[in-house]
Amino acid sequence: KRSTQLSAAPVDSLDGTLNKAKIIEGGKAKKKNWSQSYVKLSGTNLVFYKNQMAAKSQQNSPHGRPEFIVPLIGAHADKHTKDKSSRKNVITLKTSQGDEYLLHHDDEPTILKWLAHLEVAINGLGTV
Ligand code: I3S
Repeated sequence: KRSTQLSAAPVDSLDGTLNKAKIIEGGKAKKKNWSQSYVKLSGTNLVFYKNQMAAKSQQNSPHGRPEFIVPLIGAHADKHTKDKSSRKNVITLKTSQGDEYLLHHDDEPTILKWLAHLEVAINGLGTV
């Protein structure tokens, strides 16, 4: 008999290189400063690393060496960023702590994939 168990990866897991800029911190506007990170969507967190090497799990640090972690509980992601950046293919991520990040990738399908996965992760967090 064939097994009915699905072996697909969780729909909200995703990783890759993105450009990021934190534009609001605790409700206060910040000078925009784009830089590249290796980013990993991991359960209820979006984890930023300097590069892919830093994301390798090690003894005593199963999540590698993150630069910083953005909790997704109560966050909002969307693609209305025309007033926030002249770049194409940018999405915005607002956290419940009043921080706001821009995420950018040269490739449109890639950034739309990030948006879709972030929305699934955010909405799957049981906002009851
Ligand atoms: O929102 P802004 O100020 O037009 O964002 C631009 C600046 O961050 C700029 O840096 P300087 O202020 O040091 O020139 C960056 O080089 C640009 O990339 C920023 O605009 P975009 O449209 O790329 O987000």
